[in-house]
Amino acid sequence: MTKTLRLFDLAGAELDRRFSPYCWRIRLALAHKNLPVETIPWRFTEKEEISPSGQALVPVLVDGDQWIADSWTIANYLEDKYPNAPSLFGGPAGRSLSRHYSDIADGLVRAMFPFVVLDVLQHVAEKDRDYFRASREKRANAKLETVVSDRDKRLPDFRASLAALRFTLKSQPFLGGDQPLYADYAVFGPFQWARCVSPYALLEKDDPVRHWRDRLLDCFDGLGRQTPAYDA
Ligand SMILES: N[C@@H](CCC(=O)N[C@@H](CS)C(=O)NCC(=O)O)C(=O)O
Repeated sequence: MTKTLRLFDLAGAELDRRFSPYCWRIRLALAHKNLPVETIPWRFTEKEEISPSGQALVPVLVDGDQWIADSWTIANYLEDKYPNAPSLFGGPAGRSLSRHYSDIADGLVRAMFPFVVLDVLQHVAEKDRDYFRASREKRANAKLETVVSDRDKRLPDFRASLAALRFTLKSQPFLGGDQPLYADYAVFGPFQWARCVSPYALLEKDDPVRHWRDRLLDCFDGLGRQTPAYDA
């Protein structure tokens, strides 16, 4: 019998609002590999609880006595440790390509940040609010209210930046082809993050990217829908 893995998973004020773009990659990767997981709701300021991982960010996966941090490192760990479960990458070349998609997904987090960061603040746990505001205002070098203030003006450029993704997803259901792979889960993460915290419509209703996101929400018995979210 497979032992249950544990995953420290970022939670908002409501324990079931799981909104980390990086944790969602791993939630879906674990489901892809049919690995049962116990998710542990974690707040930004609970650094002590993940200190055995040697760093301060989630996701953190605990597999027996091993603590593994960083989504890309965890994805590789799962692929190598559980080789008989369905592959996340579709082979060695797929692993290298997935690395690129993981980096693209990180770029999407940065691109969406100035649209949703104030909405994130509305959803973080009370005890995290001061930390979240201070750390993100330092990162942005501006008040969060200022960061988002011109988002309507920037929206067309953001949508245009998704052209390559949109074009691909017009002709195939997933980045992985007929079935999703890690590349899908990585790129899905930022869209799920936005969906979990923000009523702001980053995607138009008829955008192929939105249809792809919704297909991923349906995967694994609707795993991605098991969190409060907006229909944005
Ligand atoms: N490169 C890391 C990034 C992880 C990351 O930034 N996680 C955020 C949550 S979305 C976090 O733990 N932030 C804690 C903090 O800001 O103190 C990965 O891919 O796992």
